Amino acid sequence: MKIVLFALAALAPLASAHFKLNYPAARGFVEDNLPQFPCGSFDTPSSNRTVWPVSDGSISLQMGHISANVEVLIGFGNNPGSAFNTVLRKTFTEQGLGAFCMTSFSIPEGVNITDGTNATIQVLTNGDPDGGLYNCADITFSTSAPVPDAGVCTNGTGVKVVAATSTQQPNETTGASTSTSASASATGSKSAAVSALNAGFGGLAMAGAAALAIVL
Ligand SMILES: [Cu+2]
Repeated sequence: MKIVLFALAALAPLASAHFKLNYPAARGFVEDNLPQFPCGSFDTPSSNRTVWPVSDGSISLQMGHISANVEVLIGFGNNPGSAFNTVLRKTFTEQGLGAFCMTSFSIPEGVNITDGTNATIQVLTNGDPDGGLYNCADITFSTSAPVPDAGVCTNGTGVKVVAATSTQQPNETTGASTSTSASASATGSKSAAVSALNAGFGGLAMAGAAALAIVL
């Protein structure tokens, strides 16, 4: 029985390794709640906003999957709710574990940003093996935003960006959707993705226990 418990414990880090939004500061972080749209269970804006540049902004993540599809969205205003309707960076694939720094963010043409405009950034990745995971950060735009300290936005060894393997958003699992409404599709496909994720891990753990039980 000891061996079975050890095997299950070994699987646990795999299931819980997701991603973390470090800069700008996330509203909060509860790893098990990351699948909860739109902000990983943190539904209300933080009172402590990061002052973020109007141009050439950066976003720092900590990556817990060997590979992840990543998309960055933004909702404008003091409390966008779930209306993350503007794409800041379209879906791409990141590879490697650890620190991951995204740079050169600029606001899309036609969006009117001034000093003091509030907004919320939503970072969306896929799960294990797929399904949406969400982290949000509340910001205030400023043309005089400080450059983040050295070491805040870095890349771990072997961390790299490759072209997206799919045109789907990270939380979509099936179909060839070309939806431009991130929030709508995110809501619709999330629960199916999460149950697929849970089924996958449950199955894996049971298979492992069964195999060991036969050995014992
Ligand atoms: Cu994970």
